[in-house]
Amino acid sequence: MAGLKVYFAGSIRGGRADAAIYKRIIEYIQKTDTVLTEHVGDLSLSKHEGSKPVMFSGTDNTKKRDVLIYEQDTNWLRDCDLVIAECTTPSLGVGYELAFAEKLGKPVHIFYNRKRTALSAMLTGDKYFNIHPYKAEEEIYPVIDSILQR
Ligand code: 6IA
Repeated sequence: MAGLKVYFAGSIRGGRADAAIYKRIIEYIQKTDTVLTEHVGDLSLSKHEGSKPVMFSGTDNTKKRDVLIYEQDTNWLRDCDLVIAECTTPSLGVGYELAFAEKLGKPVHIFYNRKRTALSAMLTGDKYFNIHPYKAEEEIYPVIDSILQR
């Protein structure tokens, strides 16, 4: 574990169309810093896998599993130094995390592809957030360098 603790947020049940971008951003951050939420870039994780019932001791514990996910993620949000989110694919969970991070006073950086998405006014209208629209993925990485003060 080195450097800053980064909470990376990206869509899971909202859809995995941008999972490969999440993975590249996570790996780029990991060159110098720690990503608490590496699983968001796991290419084998489908939006359905995240909601499939799981069997613990013979009962469907989907809800219990989700409670554990919520507790783990909100603990990581409390523990992190900053939040970086990729918001091109809309996700209720990511929107929730962004508001939660704002309440905690964590710096929040939001990236989205402006050719593909009109970001919610609840994000673009909130002056707290640092919003970074991009047209091509390669524009993301120098901004991350500056966020991480490399
Ligand atoms: O509403 P969404 O599922 O799109 O929300 C995505 C966001 O919520 C991500 O930024 C994650 O931090 C968090 N999140 C949602 N689902 C999970 C999850 N699912 N595990 C950890 N964080 C999650 C379980 C996957 C597991 C089967 C490996």
